[in-house]
Amino acid sequence: MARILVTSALPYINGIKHLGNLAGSMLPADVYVRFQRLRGHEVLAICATDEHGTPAELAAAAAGQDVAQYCNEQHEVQKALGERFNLAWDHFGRTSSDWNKRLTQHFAEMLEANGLIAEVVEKQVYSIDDARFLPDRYVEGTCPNCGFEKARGDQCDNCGKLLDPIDLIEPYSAVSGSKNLEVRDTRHLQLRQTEMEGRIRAWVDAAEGWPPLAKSIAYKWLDEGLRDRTITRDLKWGVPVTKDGAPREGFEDKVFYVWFDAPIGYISATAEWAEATGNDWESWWRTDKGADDVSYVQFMGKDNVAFHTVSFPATILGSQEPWKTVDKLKAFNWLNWYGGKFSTSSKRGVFMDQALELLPADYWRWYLTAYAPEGGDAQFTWEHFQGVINTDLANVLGNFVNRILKFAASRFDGVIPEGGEPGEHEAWLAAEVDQRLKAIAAHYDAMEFRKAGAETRALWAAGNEYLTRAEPWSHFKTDRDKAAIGVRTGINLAVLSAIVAQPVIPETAAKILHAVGVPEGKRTWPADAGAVLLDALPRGLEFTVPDVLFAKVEDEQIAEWSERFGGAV
Ligand code: B3M
Ligand code: ZN
Repeated sequence: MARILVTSALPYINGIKHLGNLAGSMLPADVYVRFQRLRGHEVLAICATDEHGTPAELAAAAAGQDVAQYCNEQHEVQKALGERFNLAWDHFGRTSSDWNKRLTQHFAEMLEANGLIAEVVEKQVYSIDDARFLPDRYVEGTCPNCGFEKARGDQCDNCGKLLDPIDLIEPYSAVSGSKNLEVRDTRHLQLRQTEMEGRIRAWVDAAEGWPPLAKSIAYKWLDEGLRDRTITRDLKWGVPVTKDGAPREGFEDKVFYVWFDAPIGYISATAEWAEATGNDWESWWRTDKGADDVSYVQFMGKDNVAFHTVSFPATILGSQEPWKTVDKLKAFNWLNWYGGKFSTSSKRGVFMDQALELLPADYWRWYLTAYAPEGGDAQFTWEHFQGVINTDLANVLGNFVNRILKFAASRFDGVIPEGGEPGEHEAWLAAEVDQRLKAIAAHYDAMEFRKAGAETRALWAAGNEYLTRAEPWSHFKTDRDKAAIGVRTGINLAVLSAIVAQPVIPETAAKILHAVGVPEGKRTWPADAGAVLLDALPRGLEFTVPDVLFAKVEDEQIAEWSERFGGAV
């Protein structure tokens, strides 16, 4: 059995995440984790809130709260929402933890010891009215790349380009709106990525498990040529800058840049987990302590790829310590909202808490996974969502499971019937299902969620097709054995349908498996589909019929939700 470490990009602490955030890293990471666990692998799933930097400070200020207090509260909010969406992390940590502080300072000191840190004087935007420097998101203005008028100092939300605040056209303070800005000198630490270009390129060249999107973004950065990167900021909230374990002179009012400490959060959250559970974190992260047999898989949106394929590796490789680096990196495109983007700052789209007010988690989990923004950007519309739920979940899966269980309950007294021998319909089904099952597993292994979703739907559809062929209801009066084999196979197929559905719709799958009495230990990924079809459930076993598994989404609901959340840009 393999040991697999899975991390999702760490959601910023600045408010509840929207469905685009969920679809682009946390949810597919969870689906992958659940699949690999079903296959019997040892999986460690780690996530955390990303609590430093200007997003945290600005959001706290907007909420009128002290930033530490704000982070405490928002961490709990995000953690609880993750649980309600059934995101099965082993640990959901925080980058503001002591572990992350210690490890961040450790990495910086190792980089310095290896000659990769330079102290430099930099030009930064200073706000005279606010009496402070305005790093990153503290300054907004027009994007020099695409002309978008509300670009943030660190990155343009419209074209995705990473920016330097001093490049913005017509900049203004995000704190006060003041345009009374000037550029002042300030001392900072730079990570000398230019020194590391060769090593990073060699490492990317050697990477085998990265789907094309991740690799092409990494090469784009490398081909443009790496730049030395400032890893400190003029801010109060964050990891303090140290030298030899003591506050670094001249850096008392500065902290590390959020993108320097955040990925280190993957390691520190693992350490927090280990400390809380009596496990060993180094066997997951240190290749000299057993992590060389770990397969490390990362999930993220495409705007995070550069940080994970260039910047974070620069930190890790530059330390010259034997840390584990990523093996497979899965990146997602955007899920768009009516021609624009979901947006936290302008509250556009549906957010995780709101989604659960409308429908249970499984409805969203299915839609967002089976129609993930994978090959290109995807478009959320209420009509598309309605069509998918009503077809895939209500008509295909729900209808099949209820149809067979209801019939069996009324005609065979709620027990799995004896009698009958498998014939041509069962042989057709076994071949069909065997092929689908293999395809689903292969797609999950390749982290192709849309394809896995399509095959899963096809397997469910084979259930309805089988019932149409076997017609146990028409044989019931004339040939009870023939009806019995149809019913037995049908119910076993419902079991199989639920087993393969577990990664995506765990609550509904558990409902089905519970109704037909499949014990926890027998819900693992089947090695042999044919055997499951014939013998998943013992003859004579009692079962119950679950309530309607999926309610159809009605036109009135769609009208109401479109009205509530807006549609047009
Ligand atoms: N918080 C950005 C984002 O949510 C950032 C990811 C950090 S991963 C270490 O898009
Ligand atoms: Zn732009």
